[in-house]
Amino acid sequence: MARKKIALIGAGMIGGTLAHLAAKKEMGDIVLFDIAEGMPQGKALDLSQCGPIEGFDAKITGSNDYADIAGADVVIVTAGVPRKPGMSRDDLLGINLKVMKSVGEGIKNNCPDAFVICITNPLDAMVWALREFSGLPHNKVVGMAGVLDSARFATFLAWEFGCSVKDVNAFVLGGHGDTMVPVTSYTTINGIPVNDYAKIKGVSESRIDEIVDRTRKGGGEIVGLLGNGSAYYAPATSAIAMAEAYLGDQKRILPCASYVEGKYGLDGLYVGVPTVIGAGGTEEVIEIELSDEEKNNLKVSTDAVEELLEACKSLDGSLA
Ligand code: A3D
Repeated sequence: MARKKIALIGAGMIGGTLAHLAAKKEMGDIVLFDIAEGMPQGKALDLSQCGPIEGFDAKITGSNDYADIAGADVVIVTAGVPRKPGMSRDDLLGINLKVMKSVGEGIKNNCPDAFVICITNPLDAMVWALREFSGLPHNKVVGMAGVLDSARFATFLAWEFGCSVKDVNAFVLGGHGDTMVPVTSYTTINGIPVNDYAKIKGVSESRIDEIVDRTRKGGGEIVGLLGNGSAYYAPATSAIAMAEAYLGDQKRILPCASYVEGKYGLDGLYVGVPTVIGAGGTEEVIEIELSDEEKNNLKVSTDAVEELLEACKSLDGSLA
């Protein structure tokens, strides 16, 4: 069987980390694509030289030519610019929307059968726009956010309880941003509902609320500490888990920014929901029972996503 091909569009901090992880796991041959000349080629060369030491066998190439992503099985998109001081959310939206247009066309023309995972922010709007521009089926284009947000929630809970992160199954829904919805009712410590476990361990409700709040602001906390740039290790690890679920037809249920039509009372937008990922891409969106408060929180979150989509449509008439 031919080796799988993984195309990484954007060879920056997350792109480079994705390449390293994918190579270590021998997921396939890797193409690092970027508009910056020399940089993806340099990273590819550097990463290739890890092979003899780590013992992985993967061909890693850098490119500035979309033709080199031809036939990719998986495409992970991190292309774009981060928000800089003084830049409004709309400024960022405008710039990254244009990036999604060129990336979408590159995918459509070179690897229309790929499973595409978008990471570029603002996530829920960019994955929607990328799908529109690429014209791929909705089940083959997905956004990465919930796996990361849930991992942040799980990490903070494990620290609080002094338990292993392996035993925490945390759950975050909604858009990627301050309005995301960490769902405590579906969060367990090895099957024990988190609120029950908090009582056992003498952890107050307000402490759990603080952890929920820290999760919501988890990206910003890292931006503040780094001083330049945003998180990249855990975002890359999260997208790799999604790619592995697709390539291995694992049928994992992962919180992803998936296209929702009908479920959760939503119609035609991408937002974080539990999703089955297998060989068919995003095979099913799972609709879970939510409390009234969780429903309200999800509504606030999806309203924020809708607003971004309207902004995209007014910035690019072809999306209207
Ligand atoms: P960075 O290191 O700046 O890499 C972005 C790369 O995109 C750079 O190398 C650019 O040269 C390249 N690029 C810009 N325009 C284009 C284009 N038109 N075509 C191809 N490449 C282009 O950023 P990063 O890797 O740290 O982050 C990438 C994106 O992920 C940003 O938008 C972040 O905001 C986002 N991000 C999302 C999450 C989520 O959880 C959703 C988490 C962390 C970062």
